[in-house]
Amino acid sequence: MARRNEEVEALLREYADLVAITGGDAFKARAYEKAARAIGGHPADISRMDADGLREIPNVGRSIAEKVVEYLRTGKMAVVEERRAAIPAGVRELITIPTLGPKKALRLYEDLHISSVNELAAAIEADALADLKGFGEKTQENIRHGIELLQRAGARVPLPPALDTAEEIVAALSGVAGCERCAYAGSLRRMRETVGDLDVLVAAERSAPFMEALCALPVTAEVVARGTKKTSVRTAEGLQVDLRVLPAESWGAGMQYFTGSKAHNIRTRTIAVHQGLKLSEYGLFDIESGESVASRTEEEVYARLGLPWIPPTLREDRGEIEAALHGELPELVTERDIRGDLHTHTDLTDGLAPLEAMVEAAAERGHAYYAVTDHAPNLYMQRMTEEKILAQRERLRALDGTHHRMRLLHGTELNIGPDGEVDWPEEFLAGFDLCVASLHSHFDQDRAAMTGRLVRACENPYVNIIGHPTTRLIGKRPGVDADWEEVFAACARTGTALEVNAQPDRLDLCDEDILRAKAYGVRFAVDSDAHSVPHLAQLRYGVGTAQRGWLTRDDVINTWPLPRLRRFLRKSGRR
Ligand code: DGT
Ligand code: CA
Ligand code: CA
Ligand code: ZN
Repeated sequence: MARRNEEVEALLREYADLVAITGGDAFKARAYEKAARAIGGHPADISRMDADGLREIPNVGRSIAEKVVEYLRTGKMAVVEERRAAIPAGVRELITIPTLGPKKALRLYEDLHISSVNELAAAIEADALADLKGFGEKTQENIRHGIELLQRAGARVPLPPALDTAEEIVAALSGVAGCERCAYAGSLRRMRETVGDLDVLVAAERSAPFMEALCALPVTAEVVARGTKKTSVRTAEGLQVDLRVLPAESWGAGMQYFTGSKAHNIRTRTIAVHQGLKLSEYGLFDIESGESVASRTEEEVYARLGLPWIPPTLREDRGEIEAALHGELPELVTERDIRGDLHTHTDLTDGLAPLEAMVEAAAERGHAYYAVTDHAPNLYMQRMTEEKILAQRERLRALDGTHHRMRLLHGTELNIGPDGEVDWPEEFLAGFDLCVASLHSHFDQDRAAMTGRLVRACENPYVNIIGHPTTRLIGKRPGVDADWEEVFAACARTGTALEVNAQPDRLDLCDEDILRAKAYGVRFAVDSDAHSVPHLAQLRYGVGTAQRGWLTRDDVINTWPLPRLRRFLRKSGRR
């Protein structure tokens, strides 16, 4: 999926909303809405299109095409900037409430200065809407229900913006005078695939300067609650940040408590109770004497409970306590262990950067080897041919070893057809160093057909890695239905690795599936599936997910030295 298309889709949608809220004509808002959808779903990357090219996309007229060109050139769309300045971000959030339209949202903002869903909920609670025309009993009930729906859907945030925001806040607060420690905890530290809110901790004697600093940060759009122990703010994107300041001697206990998960903490607290101890965010206390017995570091707290330090990515009560008690915690794979990326694209298909740029950037990242795996012909819109991919192979061989001695592997991302067949005959596949094979169509086959299809792909002697195995898109598309136990068994039997695709909206396989597959002895490849140079850095999300799936270096083929990897890639049955 082309990134620019997505950005422009989001921007045009926002503009449509802003037009509707500010009372612009409904026809115009709809026109932008339709253009947004067309560009988002357009198969070709718009990033290098001019206005004429854009106008060939259905529902994109001259005026919209010009605005898109403006955005592609400057990174901004002036009309959107103008309307944004007039309407707080929270008002746009209001119209995401099912049953609340733009007209009502504007009225709430103009008459009652309500500019967020929380403020609206509070206003209804306080019966502040009673005198507002058009907001009778029934309407209020509908809105209340709409807010519930919205909150149940859970405005969880994907990892990248959560990490960026957390790192920015930690950097800023670390610079405030009196800061002894600062870090983020919560689900982000555990690298959950989405994050409900950020939990930031500071160790310091006085809390006020940090609460003040947080409220004054550029990322802070709204102060939700301010206190001496805890302050909560919200960013313009609607991400809530909870800041807690605690004394330095409680740092370890605080980090342990606020890292969670709740399920993990229930286990640690129970262990404490059995030893006559009480565990809180301030420390581990002797129940009888009330004296603190451990609190300064997490290691100390776990040690006093009779446990080794447990990596945050394991703290989900999925067996880590038992493993820790038996001294059997896995030595988790880290980003430093990754020696190469085995699934990446170039502008020969839907990537944004040319081969040379991708190779250079990968070498700069310190990779020892790197595979280029552009799309195969059956993904028709990519227009791949044998000639094109062979020409790429020649260029790639010429580049091999030229950047920091990084070795290059020539691969392709095959399409697993409806019956498990893949692109190209075996003689041609034999010319690749490795093949990724992925589902790109026919997602709604029934379970038996899908299972057979995936098993057949595994049995292909040239298929080394199943790319983004379930094809789920987090919060948007569920994974395909298959008998995964059977697929995992087939992977283990045939020497086919399963991918942990690091794209933050995929993270596919997910942590729980990884755990199940690992039990079958399956190997994994943690890949960026990069379509541009910046995407190469997304590996960290894949590594986080791999850790949550308990993977060690030995489980992950792209941590292995190249000779071992090459042996794995030579599956049995190959000619
Ligand atoms: P999130 O924000 O929904 O992505 O998930 P978390 O895990 O960050 O949850 P959050 O922000 O509600 O709380 C942060 C951590 O604080 C949580 O993982 C464990 C701890 N915590 C919060 N409330 C409780 C509680 O009632 N009991 C226990 N044992 N721990 C709690
Ligand atoms: Ca949280
Ligand atoms: Ca929280
Ligand atoms: Zn790919």
